[in-house]
This record gives sequence, C-alpha cells and structure tokens, in this order.
Amino acid sequence: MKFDDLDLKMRVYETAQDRSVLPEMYMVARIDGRSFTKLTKETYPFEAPFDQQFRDHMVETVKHLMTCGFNIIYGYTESDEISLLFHIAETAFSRKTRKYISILAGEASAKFSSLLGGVGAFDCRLSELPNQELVTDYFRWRNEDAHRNALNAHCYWKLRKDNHSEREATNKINGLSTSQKNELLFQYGINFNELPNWQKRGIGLYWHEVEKEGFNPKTNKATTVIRRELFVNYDLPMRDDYNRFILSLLHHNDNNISNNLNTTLNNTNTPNNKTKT
Ligand SMILES: Nc1nc2c(ncn2[C@@H]2O[C@H](COP(=O)(O)OP(=O)(O)O)[C@@H](O)[C@H]2O)c(=O)[nH]1
Ligand SMILES: [Mg+2]
Repeated sequence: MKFDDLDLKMRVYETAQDRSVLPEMYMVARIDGRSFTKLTKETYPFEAPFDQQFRDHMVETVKHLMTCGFNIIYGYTESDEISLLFHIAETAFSRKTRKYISILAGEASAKFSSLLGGVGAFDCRLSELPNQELVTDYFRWRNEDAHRNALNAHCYWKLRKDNHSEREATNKINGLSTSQKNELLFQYGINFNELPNWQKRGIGLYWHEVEKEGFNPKTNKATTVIRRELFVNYDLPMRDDYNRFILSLLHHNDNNISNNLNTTLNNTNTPNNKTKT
C-alpha cells in the first residue's frame, strides 16, 4: 500500500473521536498532581501542611503553563492543583480537547519535575462553561476548597504533632464544626485568621501591562514600550469579592472579543484532516 493511502486509512482511527469546544464557551483546565499525598509525605519530605518551596514550584509551573503557547487570562493554584482560564476567543489547535488536556498535563509534569529534580506527574481535565457566572462560580469553588483544606490541614498536623495517630486525627477533625476547628487551633496558639492568605485562598496569576524603557535604533532615542508581565497575587480577595475580581478579569479581556471571535469561528470550522495534529 502506498504511504499516502496507508496514512489516510490509519489516521481516521486516531481522529474519529476528536471533539472541539464550541465557540463562545469558556474553557477552564484543572491540572492536578498525581498521587501527591505520597510524593509530598514519603518521596520528598515537604513541610506539612504548607511548604514554601512546594508552593514556589507550583507558582513556577503556573507561569510556565501561561506562557507555553495558549492564551490564558488567569491562572490559579492551591494545594497540588492549578486552574487555567482561557481567553474566550482562544483558537489554538482548533479547540480540540485532546490537545489541551494532553499538552497541559505534559507541560506541567515536565516543568514541575525539572524543578523537583525527580518525577512529579499531573493529570488534566477541561470544563466547558457557557457563561461568565459559571466561570466565577468555578473559581469561587476552588477558592472555598482552598479555605476548607487549609483549616483541615492545620488542624490535622497540629494533632499529629501532638501524638495523635493518623486515624485519631482524621476522626477527631471529621466530628468538628468549622468554629470548633478554629477553636482547636486557638488552643494550640494559632489564630486561623492570621495565617498567610495564600494558604487560605490560593494564589492567582494574571497579566499586567507595564511601561518599560526601550531604545529605538532608527531614531537613536530612548522610548517607552508597553509590555505584558505576569503578576502573582498572594493576597487574593475572598467570598463575593473574589467573584467580582474574576468578573473584572473577564470584562478586562472582553475588549478584544468581538474581533477575535470571527477568527475562532473560522478556525474551528476549518477541516484539517490532512495536517499533522
Ligand atoms: N507536605 C505538603 N503536602 C502538600 C502541600 N500542598 C499540597 N500537599 C498535599 O498534596 C495532596 C493533594 O491532594 P489530592 O490531590 O487529593 O491527593 P493525591 O490524589 O494524592 O494527589 C494532599 O495530600 C496535600 O496534603 C504542601 O505544601 N506540603
Ligand atoms: Mg492530587
């Protein structure tokens, strides 16, 4: 069989199940560390419940994902997970879900492993959200998850360091209300409200436009240029203020939508069976 015929015959098996995210749907990817309970407690002795170096590895991984070829307007990390909000007019890979999921899991695993000096792998899933309210709900959900995790993790490790077994500590925490957990920490001399916000709310990354001094070789004169820089926010707002913060990011990026949307529609409708995908 000629190569071209064989190529045509076999490629269909790879691509028949391909699907793309519809235009005007918001895409949010969540990338999560695989078996990081073992990685952080057995393979590597990270400090519990929160380790600054582990946090910094996660932040660097988010930066890498936000600059590896996609148009991502917001990155968020808490615990061993990363959420990424794509620009609504993102057109990369004709919005094929398998490309986003496999590339982001691969890039995150590669970056994190190189920082760690060992193997740390991530999985990835994609939410397709039809409106801005659901996008703010998504990020509020992860923000609340960070808050609950932080309270539980601080309680758990205080008990463990106070001679409770894994089972005793877990059972004790499961039977407590939120205010009782706060009280438990208080008895160990910790005021939960005073713990660093990054532990309780997670960390957000987004683009800032900054003016930089440049040099124009044609005119031989100094000039100012506008550059995009990633800003890392370790003091995110919480509750309804956080929903409003996400909404403001979405509105800020709305300006370019109408222009870009035409491109989205054109690109997603272009059949490209022949091109290597
Ligand atoms: N020691 C330590 N562990 C962390 C830190 N951040 C996240 N983890 C752990 O990462 C794990 C994340 O939970 P999950 O994704 O549900 O578990 P997995 O399925 O084992 O990856 C939990 O066991 C957390 O305690 C940290 O800063 N220090
Ligand atoms: Mg995990």
